[in-house]
Amino acid sequence: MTYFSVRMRASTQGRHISGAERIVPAAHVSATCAQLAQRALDHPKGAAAETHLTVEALDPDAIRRVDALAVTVAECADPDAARETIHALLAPLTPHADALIRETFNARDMRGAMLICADTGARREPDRERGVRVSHVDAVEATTSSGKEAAREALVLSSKVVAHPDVLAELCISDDPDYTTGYVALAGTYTRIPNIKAAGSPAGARAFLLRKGADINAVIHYLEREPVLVRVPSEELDA
Ligand code: WAQ
Ligand code: MG
Repeated sequence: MTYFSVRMRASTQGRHISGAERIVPAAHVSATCAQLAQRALDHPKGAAAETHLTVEALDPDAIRRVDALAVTVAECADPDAARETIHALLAPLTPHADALIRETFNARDMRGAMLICADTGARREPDRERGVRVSHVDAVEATTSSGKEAAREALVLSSKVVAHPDVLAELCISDDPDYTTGYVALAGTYTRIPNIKAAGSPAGARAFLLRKGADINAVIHYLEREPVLVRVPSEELDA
């Protein structure tokens, strides 16, 4: 079967509003474009003034399949408890966990993610304002939207991200002011973190923690260009 990468990015006067990455069969391309165009108009950050859609045929032999991470929830009553939980998860991987957490909470309106070296704590993405945008990823046999869309898309994205051997972990905070559940992905597990920020907070970003000696260009090529379909068990995130 021929698959297509369908990508959407939307902005208002240069400010990133929304983006989405899908991989769908030909028969779903037009409906997917319509859905993503509408999403850019309905975004909680405001209706996007400018939306770009890109449709690109993929080489079927290049598509890799990986299993979704296992999902767990760390009950956190408030953002302070959430920070402690994040720190406990990341500290075994890097002495720079605090800096990573601080930078992720301070970033605004990036289209992509920060790349942070576990060994030095240094930022490694070529464009700090934009970050590195993960693309060419979707669930195997992705269906149309369900109520849990944000969480499901995040699970799919992070399953691609941490499947790369040079990516040790991911920290994510939604930029939707009222979406207050974030996550940490590492070692085969996606840990949901409720109350990661206060409702109404404009914080929102992603950081990928890279192994010492990682080939940065190869990691970026994988994240941006190499197509991955993620096998998501149907009951995942429905609980
Ligand atoms: N690649 C890299 N970074 C991205 C991408 C991408 N494809 N999409 C978003 N980001 C970055 C960017 O900096 C955004 O500002 C930030 O992440 C947040 O993006 O289990 O909705 O789309 O319930 O707001 C978490 C779900 C949802 C947790 C996260 O992120 C759960 C979410 P958003
Ligand atoms: Mg968002």
